[in-house]
Amino acid sequence: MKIYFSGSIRGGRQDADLYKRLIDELKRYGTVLTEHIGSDTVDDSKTDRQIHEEDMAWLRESDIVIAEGSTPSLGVGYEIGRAIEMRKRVVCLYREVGGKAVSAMINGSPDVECFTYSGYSEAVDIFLKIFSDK
Ligand code: 6K6
Repeated sequence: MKIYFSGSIRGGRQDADLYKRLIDELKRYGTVLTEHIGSDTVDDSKTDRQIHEEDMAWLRESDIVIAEGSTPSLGVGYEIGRAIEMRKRVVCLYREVGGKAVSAMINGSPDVECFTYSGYSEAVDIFLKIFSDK
């Protein structure tokens, strides 16, 4: 199982530690193609074009996309949209941070399985459910 984990980078890195823990948990279910999302440093050695090409290749290669949507991010929204076009299974987890709900275009999409959660331990239960579902 190849997992594409999507999380905010330029949208804000306040959840980077949580992304890392979620990625480590996801490794129980398969190979996470995008481990760098949980990195505590941002790699500035690649051009934006290189990042886009590399990420689109990983997205095509993936079996499932798990997006953490609590921090609004254009890149995460873009990846969700592209993954839907590629007919991937798309799951979006989000915490209602500061009373803000996730975009209606994500929560309202019939092609995205959305889950609200309060923190790491609830995410662990959601992963168990989604990977035993299909
Ligand atoms: C990030 C972490 C370590 O190094 C970096 C360099 N930048 C990026 N590397 C790989 N993917 C990226 C990078 N910047 C954005 N992305 C992709 O867009 C990721 O797959 C994220 O899921 C998403 C985040 O978009 P923004 O709009 O929050 O940056």
